[in-house]
Amino acid sequence: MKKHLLFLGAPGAGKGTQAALVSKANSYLHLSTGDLLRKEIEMNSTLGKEVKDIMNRGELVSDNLVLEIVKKNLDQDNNGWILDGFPRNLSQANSLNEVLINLNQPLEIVFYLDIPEEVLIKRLLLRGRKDDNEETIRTRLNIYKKTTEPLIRYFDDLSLLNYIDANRDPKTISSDIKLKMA
Ligand code: B4P
Repeated sequence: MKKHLLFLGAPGAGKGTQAALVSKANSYLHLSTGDLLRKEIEMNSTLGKEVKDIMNRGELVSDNLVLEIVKKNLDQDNNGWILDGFPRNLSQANSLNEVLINLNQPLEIVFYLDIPEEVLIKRLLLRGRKDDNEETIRTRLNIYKKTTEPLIRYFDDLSLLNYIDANRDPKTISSDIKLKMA
């Protein structure tokens, strides 16, 4: 059974939804950089104040800030972990590689949640989070295409990529992921 997982996909592809299911079923650490950053905003911490406007515009938070959060959390004892929403660009992917070499916990599988753009937009508008309005969604999708999509090739070249059709109901997707983790 794979213990070190990563979920990759456009905003709204369902990374958070699927990562939460796998985490619950296996008691793995669920490390969502988006959730961790939103918590900082809720607490009104110095970091939260720094990232609030950036996130509300749908832009990416600086690599250094995100990397600090990831390192702090991956260091904890765990049965396994799931990275959700990190890395989001090649620089973050290289930093992750160094962190994992130091921890001696290599990444075992990457699930790429693939979904048509019109479905994403509908899902995000329905969710209605603060950064789920049409303008911000457009910014997030443009950034995703430019900076995050190249990671599909990056992980495919490392023979870690597993394609998941994310335009199905959450339970079916989850069963598919479970089979591929075995
Ligand atoms: P994230 O929190 O990562 O959020 P996301 O990509 O928008 O959503 P996700 O793919 O997890 O979709 P979800 O399961 O919720 O990012 C938010 C912001 O944080 C970024 O814009 C950026 O500013 C910042 N950030 C985060 N990580 C960063 C990093 N590494 N570097 C820099 N900045 C970073 O699903 C979406 C909706 O669809 C939900 O309502 C869900 O219920 C629904 N849904 C899910 N699966 C479904 C299914 N199968 N069928 C129907 N509906 C489904």
